[in-house]
Amino acid sequence: MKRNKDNNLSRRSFLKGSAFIASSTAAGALFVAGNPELEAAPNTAAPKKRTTALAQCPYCGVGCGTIIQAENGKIVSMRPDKDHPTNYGLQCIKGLTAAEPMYVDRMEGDPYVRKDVWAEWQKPGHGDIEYISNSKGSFDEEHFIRVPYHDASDMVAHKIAHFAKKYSGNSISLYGSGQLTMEGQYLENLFMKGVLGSNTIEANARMCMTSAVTGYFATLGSDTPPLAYDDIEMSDMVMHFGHNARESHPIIFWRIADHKKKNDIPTVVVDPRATGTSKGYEDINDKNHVHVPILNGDISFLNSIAHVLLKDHPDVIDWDFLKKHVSGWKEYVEGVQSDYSPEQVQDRMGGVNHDVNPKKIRRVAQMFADATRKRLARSKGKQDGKGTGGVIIMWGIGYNQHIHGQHNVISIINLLTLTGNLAKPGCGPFSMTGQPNAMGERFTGGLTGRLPFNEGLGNLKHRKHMAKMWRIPEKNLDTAASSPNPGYAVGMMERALKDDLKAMFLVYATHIDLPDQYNLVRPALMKTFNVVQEIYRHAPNNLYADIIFPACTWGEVNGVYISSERRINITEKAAQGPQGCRPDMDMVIDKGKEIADLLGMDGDKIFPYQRGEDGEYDAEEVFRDVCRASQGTDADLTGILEREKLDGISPYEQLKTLRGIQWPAPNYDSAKNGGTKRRYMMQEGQWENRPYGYFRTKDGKVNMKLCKQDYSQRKEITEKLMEFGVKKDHYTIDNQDLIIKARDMGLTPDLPDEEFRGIPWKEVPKDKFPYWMGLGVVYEHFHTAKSNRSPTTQRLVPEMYVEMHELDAKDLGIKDGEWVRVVTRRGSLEARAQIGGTDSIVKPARNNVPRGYMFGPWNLSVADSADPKINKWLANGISNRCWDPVSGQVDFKKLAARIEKI
Ligand SMILES: Nc1nc2c(c(=O)[nH]1)N[C@H]1C(S)=C(S)[C@@H](COP(=O)(O)OP(=O)(O)OC[C@H]3O[C@@H](n4cnc5c(=O)[nH]c(N)nc54)[C@H](O)[C@@H]3O)O[C@H]1N2
Ligand SMILES: Nc1nc2c(c(=O)[nH]1)N[C@H]1C(S)=C(S)[C@@H](COP(=O)(O)OP(=O)(O)OC[C@H]3O[C@@H](n4cnc5c(=O)[nH]c(N)nc54)[C@H](O)[C@@H]3O)O[C@H]1N2
Ligand code: SF4
Ligand SMILES: [Mo]
Repeated sequence: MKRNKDNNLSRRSFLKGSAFIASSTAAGALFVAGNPELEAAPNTAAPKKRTTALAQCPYCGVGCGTIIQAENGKIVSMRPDKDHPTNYGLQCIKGLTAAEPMYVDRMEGDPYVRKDVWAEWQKPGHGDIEYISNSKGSFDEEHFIRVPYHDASDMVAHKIAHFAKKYSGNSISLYGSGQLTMEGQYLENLFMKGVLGSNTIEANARMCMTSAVTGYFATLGSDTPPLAYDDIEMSDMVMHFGHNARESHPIIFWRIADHKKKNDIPTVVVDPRATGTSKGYEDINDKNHVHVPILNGDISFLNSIAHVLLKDHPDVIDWDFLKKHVSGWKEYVEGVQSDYSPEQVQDRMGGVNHDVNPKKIRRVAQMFADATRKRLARSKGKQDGKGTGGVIIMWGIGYNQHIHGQHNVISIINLLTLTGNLAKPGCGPFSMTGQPNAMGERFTGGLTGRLPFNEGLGNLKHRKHMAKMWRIPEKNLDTAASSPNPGYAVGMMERALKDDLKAMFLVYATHIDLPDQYNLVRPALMKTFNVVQEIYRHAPNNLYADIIFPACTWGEVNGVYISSERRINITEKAAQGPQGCRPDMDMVIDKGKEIADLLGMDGDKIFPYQRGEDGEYDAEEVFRDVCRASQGTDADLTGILEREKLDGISPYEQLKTLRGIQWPAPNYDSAKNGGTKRRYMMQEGQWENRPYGYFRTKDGKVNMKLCKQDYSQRKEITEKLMEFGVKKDHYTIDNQDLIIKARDMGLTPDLPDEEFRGIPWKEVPKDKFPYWMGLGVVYEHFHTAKSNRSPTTQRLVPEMYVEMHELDAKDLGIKDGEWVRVVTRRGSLEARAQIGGTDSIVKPARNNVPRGYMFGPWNLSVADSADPKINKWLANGISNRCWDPVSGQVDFKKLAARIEKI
């Protein structure tokens, strides 16, 4: 059956090299040309029709409220929303300039299909239906033909249905995104698991948040950050682990810094680099700020703090809480007491970049104890005995991204639980989400083994419930549940290399953000039939696409995003997308319907959504569907529907006027009051009749688990980890025992040849990699696509750089501003040397790395050009693919590298 519902099909439209491409073809070009479309937009002479729309910022997981301003149907600028409780009228440079990349290098018109793929499909009987293109690796115009949407979509549907029937649903994969609207994410999961019966659905959240997710599950029984941003201002101390908040979550950094300034709270930054975050707190008050420069030793450090508290500050141990609400605490207490004294930790972990000296550990423990005492003092005389305040531990992706990322997270929750800094306002664990809607991806279960609303695919009862709500046969979810996807995102790529995957959908996420590009990801993408939804003509995904569907983006679609504090924010459509572009959500529905039909189901029944006047599906209808399906779960949103029924206010209107609702919102009152601010403080009683301290684990208690670190076999184990990406036909999914062992001992994926430090770069043997190299984010850029196309942010930080300690640079014979090659066992990249931190002439000169450690931003990976013939800055050309055996997260921050002068 061929579906042909709307036909406003455009003619072939050809987007010639844009300002972005023209300006950046030469590697290292410092000059960024203007944006002609943008400059044309605010023409004061033209009659203006100005409209505004309310949205969550499209960038980081802070989720600032922003007002999109459009003129004559085009998005022209952003205004911070002064009424939004997250940012109160402030935004950072990225949010403020979010209009700039809207129309640069955009695709429009019909989908692009590889010429050879289309030619094969045109043959009698559609030729070889499994045919994939052999012109991959290039996005040159000559390889593509423009084909009307419905014809292109029809071809995709037939090929995918064929693969599903002949091989299995699980031979089809989807790599999705924490930047897509929640409605789109929900339907993608429905499509993959419900229609295809595939368990191979992964997302960029796998590189970002899953250690937090699996850490929360293991301890609290639910992927629920228990706090709200308002807890910041109630806290007596804030610690950051692997979190450069000043660059990555600026508004949250500003809120904490403001609180420090006003109330003089102590702060601790645990990070190998002396980051701008750490320096910012130091500038406010260096007497109560501590920087702990740890590389990989976080678990030992946290266990050691617990050791010191038990010994020297027993008054802050919450024995009552432990006895009533916690299991596993006895083993934890015994373990940290016997093996984690500051001296034992120093002996085991000491050395370069593991500066966990006993004095510093005791100082931080003292600060921690004092802050906890403040909360205890406030609890005196209180009826429920629970004061507010205490310690918040925030962590970022430098903490999740470890092969022991889940153990890292558990170790934070252990320490907070031991001291009762949990389940009270003003204290607790706070994972800062990376992407604007990574929380949506988690909420809708768009990952291997997950279903929506914090439930596992293994849960038969919930499978039955979701099958009913998704209007699909139960057996499809049973099939998905029994389908293996070992190794998550990395495993997905390894399976492609082993011919175990036939097709891949890439939606709003780029392959270049996955590790080991040259030995893993790019060879894998050569082997699968790839369906790409994209907005930019020169996006790296297009290099490997068999077919490209031009998409509408943020500001051009309706939907919701969920921020780090569980706040569901509206993101309204402010302008129509370019001609021929379609919302990602609509494309899920279209392909879902057609493929469901081809597989013998009723597509119209599964996706009963109607198109509105603009020819697009109504996202709010999907949102209502999500709320209905959430009934009775940990993430119940049915209060929003109750309120619609009683007060006649639509769900999106509720989200708009309240400036977001924090999930869950299980009943009318809760929805009306903006949802659930905090968890585990009797809020569960609202809809489940649960007492204080009820956690969603099997025994209803916090499950503590001692996580360990042991470097005694570090060299021999790490040597084996370093074979991935180097040894041929060697896969992580076949070596899980090794990875589990590395996780249990708290190791790194690489280990530098430290004995080759201190000599000029030319004298370092070619097979030696003496330095640590890490890859993270820089303030001015958000990921690798939009801000790279924004003239303002591109001008501020235009080129790839590598932060280097001045003494290491001197040893190597490299001067500030010189171009170097960073080489690992798996590949290399080029970057400008930024030496001596804030003293460097190379922008942005913000952080100081310790000796032996170097750092560069992955944000500028394709800012020179996405074209492989030109591209020299590709960060993941050098990374190691090893992943945490539970969370699937990869460590991008502990690579062994050699530096060469260019
Ligand atoms: N400007 C900007 N902001 C962003 C983004 C962006 O692209 N640009 N992206 C968003 C996304 S998706 C994410 S995930 C976040 C990421 O933002 P952050 O969470 O701040 O992550 P990173 O910069 O990746 O790493 C944070 C820090 O971890 C440190 N680190 C490295 N190894 C270790 C270690 O072993 N232990 C400890 N304790 N620290 C270590 C690094 O030195 C680094 O300073 O930012 C979000 N916000
Ligand atoms: N080396 C290294 N690698 C990392 C990390 C690291 O620290 N170091 N961090 C990891 C982390 S934390 C994350 S979150 C990931 C991020 O990885 P991604 O989220 O995959 O990165 P982006 O660069 O945002 O890629 C988004 C893609 O979607 C396209 N796009 C933009 N808007 C739209 C739209 O509306 N619709 C569609 N269909 N497409 C659109 C963009 O052009 C771009 O190709 O990277 C990970 N990779
Ligand atoms: S990037 Fe993050 S901090 Fe900056 S404006 Fe957007 S949401 Fe706010
Ligand atoms: Mo992220």
